[in-house]
Amino acid sequence: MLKHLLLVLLSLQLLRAGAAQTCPEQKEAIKILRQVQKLLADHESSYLRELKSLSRRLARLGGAVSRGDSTASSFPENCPPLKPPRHGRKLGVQKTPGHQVHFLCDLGYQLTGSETRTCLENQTWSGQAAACTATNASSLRPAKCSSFHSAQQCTCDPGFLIQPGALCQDIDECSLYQDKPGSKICVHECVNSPGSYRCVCPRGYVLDPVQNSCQDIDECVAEPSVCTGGHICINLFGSFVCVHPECPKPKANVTYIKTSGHQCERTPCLVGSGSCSEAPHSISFHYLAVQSQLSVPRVLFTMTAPQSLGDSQRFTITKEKGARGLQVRQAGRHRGELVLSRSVSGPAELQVDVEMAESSGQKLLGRHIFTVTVYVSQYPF
Ligand SMILES: [Ca+2]
Repeated sequence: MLKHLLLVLLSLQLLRAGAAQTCPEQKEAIKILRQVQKLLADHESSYLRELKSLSRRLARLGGAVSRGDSTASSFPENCPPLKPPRHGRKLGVQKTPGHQVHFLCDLGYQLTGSETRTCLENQTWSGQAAACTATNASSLRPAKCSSFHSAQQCTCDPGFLIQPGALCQDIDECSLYQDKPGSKICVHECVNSPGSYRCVCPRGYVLDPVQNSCQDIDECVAEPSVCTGGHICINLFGSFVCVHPECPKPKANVTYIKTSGHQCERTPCLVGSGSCSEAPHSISFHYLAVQSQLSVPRVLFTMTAPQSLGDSQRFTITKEKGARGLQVRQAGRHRGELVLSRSVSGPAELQVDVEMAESSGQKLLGRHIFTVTVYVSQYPF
């Protein structure tokens, strides 16, 4: 509204100035004023529509309340969520009646269906589902021909094949190579174009034109940070995650304090408190990003004691969540390794708690917990 008011003021200013100006400038000022009038009219009708919709919904809510209808709490009624089209984007998140969402397609794709859809009073969307289809640019063009001694010779530009009738047919490299196993020319998606083709990467990646591969974008280097409220940014392949490791809540006489963003230490135990001295000394949090379908076996993480007190350390998995394929193995007296033993298809999140028990002879000196979260990306790159 403020924007429109400013526009009106600006146009009035222009009109005032226009009074003393030349004819073309006056015409320009009148044109701007008309545009502003149209904007205001659009705004007014949209405002009235929303007001009417709100009043109808209030009336419905009033009726439902007086009937004692418990479903009235579902006010306001929303339209079902709409997904962005494949190879495109959706702008707008509101799903209440009167609101609109818009659809855009990536480069090389054309929108079919409705570009704009409005959430209607009956909680359905206006228009047709939006879809993005590859632009079918002209694949046939005339050949370059020359005559010599009444013999005609025709040639085509690179990327085209000569056809009868002095025509050049585009070679569809994507269907020729990309769709066949063992001859992929793009790591993700191939888009054919007249005389050539290009590789397209999914969101979260940028195309490396030299290698024709998709490189992950490190969102965590952005300023200001993409994570707020003291959360730590972890860059993943194709995305990122904001984490906030929490120490265990105080229980009986065991309390932990955070000694760094990724580490909790147990506070000293009271004399004679057996349960406290048996609790882990430290808990550290580790976040690993891996690609989908990694070749296995693969060492993901190595664990060593912060300061080795005892003769040996023993490593065991004490807790796991969706972590099939993660194993721990001893890699020396003071070292343990977390190994991925089974290839995992992403997107997936695996979590394990690995306990490291330090002992001297038969005596247990202390326990440390490594909480490891493995984020498996959607793609193998
Ligand atoms: Ca990333």
